[in-house]
Amino acid sequence: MTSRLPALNAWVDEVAQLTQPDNVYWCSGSDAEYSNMLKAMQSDGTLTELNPDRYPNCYLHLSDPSDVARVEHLTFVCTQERDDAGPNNHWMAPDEGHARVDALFEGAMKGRTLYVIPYCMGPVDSPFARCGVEITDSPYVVANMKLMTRMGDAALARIEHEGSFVKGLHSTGDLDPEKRLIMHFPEELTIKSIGSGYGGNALLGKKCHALRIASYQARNEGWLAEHMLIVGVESPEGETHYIACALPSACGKTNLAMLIPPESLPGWKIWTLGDDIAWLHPGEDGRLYAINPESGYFGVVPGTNAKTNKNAFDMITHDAIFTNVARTKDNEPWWEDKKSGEPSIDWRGRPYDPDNGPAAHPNSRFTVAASNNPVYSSLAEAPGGVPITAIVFGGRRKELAPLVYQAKSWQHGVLVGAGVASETTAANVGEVGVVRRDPMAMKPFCGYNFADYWAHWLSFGEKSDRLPGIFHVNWFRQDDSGRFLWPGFGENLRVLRWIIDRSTGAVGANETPIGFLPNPDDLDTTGLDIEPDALRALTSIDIGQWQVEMDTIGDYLASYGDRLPKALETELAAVEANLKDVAAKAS
Ligand code: OXD
Ligand code: MN
Repeated sequence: MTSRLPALNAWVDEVAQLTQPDNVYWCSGSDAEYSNMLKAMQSDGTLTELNPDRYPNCYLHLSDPSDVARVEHLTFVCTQERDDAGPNNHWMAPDEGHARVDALFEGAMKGRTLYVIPYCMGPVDSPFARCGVEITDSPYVVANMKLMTRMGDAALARIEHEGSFVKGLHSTGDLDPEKRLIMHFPEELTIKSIGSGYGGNALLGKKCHALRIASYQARNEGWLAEHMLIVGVESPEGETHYIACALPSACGKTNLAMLIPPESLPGWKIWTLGDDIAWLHPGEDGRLYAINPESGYFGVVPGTNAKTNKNAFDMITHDAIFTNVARTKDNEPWWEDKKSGEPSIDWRGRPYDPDNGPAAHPNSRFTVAASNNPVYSSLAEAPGGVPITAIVFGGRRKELAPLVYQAKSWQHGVLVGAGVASETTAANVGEVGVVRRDPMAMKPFCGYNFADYWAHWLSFGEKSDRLPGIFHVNWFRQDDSGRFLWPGFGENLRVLRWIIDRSTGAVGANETPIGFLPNPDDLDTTGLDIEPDALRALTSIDIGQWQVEMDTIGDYLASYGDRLPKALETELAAVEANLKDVAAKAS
């Protein structure tokens, strides 16, 4: 097969010449094709069927042990000008980038099939959707792309009609970490990734296209591509507000997106639109409208149980691909904190031995279609998206950051987002638990200079006075003995309610230099077992610690040099002056 688009056929030919596959296969996206991919992987031993009675249509893939997470140190943004990629990205000149990566692609698909995957990020009939074509030699990628994106014939028809698409070339190569590169060429709308089969490195529609390339497209076209879940919160009166929330990788976005309201808050309902990525477009009414470009989830497995996230726990009992979990002796998937069963074989295929570490890899994942989710919102398919009431930033911070606070304005909210910091997690190769700046939870994903990105964010405030309020949350505050102060999970609905009430003007707040905090009584704590001291700690700030934090944020922002928008410096100076005033009054 070929397409009706000469540019696409020519690119497939050019790639086939370089990589020399045995066959070329154009994906249609059919269910039969999906099962053929699963069969092919079962025959070559890269996929195992799990217990078909307890986990129907569920499969397990074990990665090469060196290939279990994103690799930020091997991820590059290749722009003509180094400063356009910014200090937030690893940079290589495009010519050098192509030369380095093409050398690795030479003959890489010998003995393999080259799969052509046309895909559409966003509902196929949405003006906000953007298309791409991924070429890969991995049936695992084809199967995962089927669950995660709208791929195949319908996407190809749109691509042929539009005549343009993002080019994504992927090969697992020989999985040698020394020959692994994840390259982005935003000016050419091109991605080249070799040497890894891991989700964020290999499912190119996700981080590479829908965040790095799309963030670049979004700046040129006047919208935002963000690392945000989208959730609908329906009140007992039937009113639904949509919230977009940016949290760093492996900080609970999937759990928040499909939260189960606690029994003590009857009548509340949650609807999931997306769990990882939001594309936000200004509407004619001045509000922001969000679509989720994906149509499936690639979620972290460990910690998922009937208590933390029953929706997710149920959703992954059928039609799922598991990657790097352990197995029980009955061939059921197993992971830490599953709260049932015992591991028998670990994620590396060895008999389980606690001396070898966790049975499931801490970044083990499930892939499922969004339709598996019992609370999937039908509006996730709406071409025009949903109006956003509030934008929420957050990080994983043991100390300092209160449970929730609201920025004083859009411009101040951009500073709050730019100042986000979080402890690192297993979603990226490297040390875990180290606090690092992760502005807007986009540190690994912004495809251009953060200074220009913040200027782009600020520009929305100049065009509309109907933008969502901006908030910051921290579910991860601990006391001196390392105990979490806030129960999290379903109880986070109490915080979402305060956010909605602030956005509609229904509740007051305690104004502090860093923003508006809830008065302890403003949070509905009916049925919640929390000590008054913990609630007080969660809803107050330490002025001295925040002075140090603002200094650190100031130093970080200054590292962006002259390109840093002046408005951000002004916002920072205002917060610093307020902190100083309060400190002076207290002394
Ligand atoms: C993810 C990530 O997989 O952020 O979503 O790493
Ligand atoms: Mn993510």
